[in-house]
Amino acid sequence: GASYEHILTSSAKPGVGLITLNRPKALNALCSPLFTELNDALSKYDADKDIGAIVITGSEKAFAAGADIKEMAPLTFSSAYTNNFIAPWSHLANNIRTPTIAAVSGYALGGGCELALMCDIIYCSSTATFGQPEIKLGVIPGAGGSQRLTNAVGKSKAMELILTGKNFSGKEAGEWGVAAEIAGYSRVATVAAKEVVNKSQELSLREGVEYERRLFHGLFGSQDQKIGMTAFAEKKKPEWSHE
Ligand code: CO8
Repeated sequence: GASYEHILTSSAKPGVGLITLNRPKALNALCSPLFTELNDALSKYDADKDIGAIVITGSEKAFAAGADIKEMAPLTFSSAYTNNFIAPWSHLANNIRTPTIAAVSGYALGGGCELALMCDIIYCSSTATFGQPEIKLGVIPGAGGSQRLTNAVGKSKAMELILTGKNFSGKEAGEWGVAAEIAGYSRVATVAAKEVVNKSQELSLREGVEYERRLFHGLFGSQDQKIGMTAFAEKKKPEWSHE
């Protein structure tokens, strides 16, 4: 892949873009230059028609131990506010249309936990340790943790985790097969599926169901709808055109 300083990129399996956070001396702490590289790599994979799923991972010890505390320590309110500190992190959640998977081992703390939560799916090893420890640093989550963790685990549990800063373990999983499986389906359908599931977080049930129906109608304009349904009727495996 392209040469970056703080991340590695490779296409591990056909159709799967793998991004490995690679700042081992700081347990993959998410400094601004790392995020610039991450956003660049995400945009490139998202624009690549051969990539059907993107996996973000770290090392065995740390997915990411948070935003870079040493970089943040001298920040002032006015510079954080004026420069909209942390805002570029939203690129993954707001603009990337390809399905994304966080593969987490070791620490996923603070911004690391928030980065995982921005992905569509989180898979973790038995050592995965999540937490929003910002309260211990005299601040609060700043990259969506208070919203996405609450959506993921419910208000009561999220309140407890954010107010105490205590770590929690990830479920045992590590099923890497999912990325390749997603990548094996029609890109038109996976992009649409991601879009409608995300709409459930913002629209009322009625609006969401209508939105889903419209996109569903739209898929009858794709070649892959014909390919998928004809293959079923002919008892064959579909060969997706991604059109
Ligand atoms: N930032 C900068 N450096 C870090 C970070 C970090 N988040 N985490 C670890 N490092 C560095 C350490 O300073 C150390 O560097 P050095 O060798 O130069 O001393 C190196 O990585 C190794 O770390 P440790 O020696 O501490 O390793 P341990 O195995 O003993 O401990 C821990 C691992 C428990 C993960 C520990 O490193 C730790 O507690 N790290 C901080 C975790 C944390 O608090 N994360 C949340 C950060 S805040 C955040 O993410 C907020 C996001 C949005 C904020 C918006 C604000 C406006």
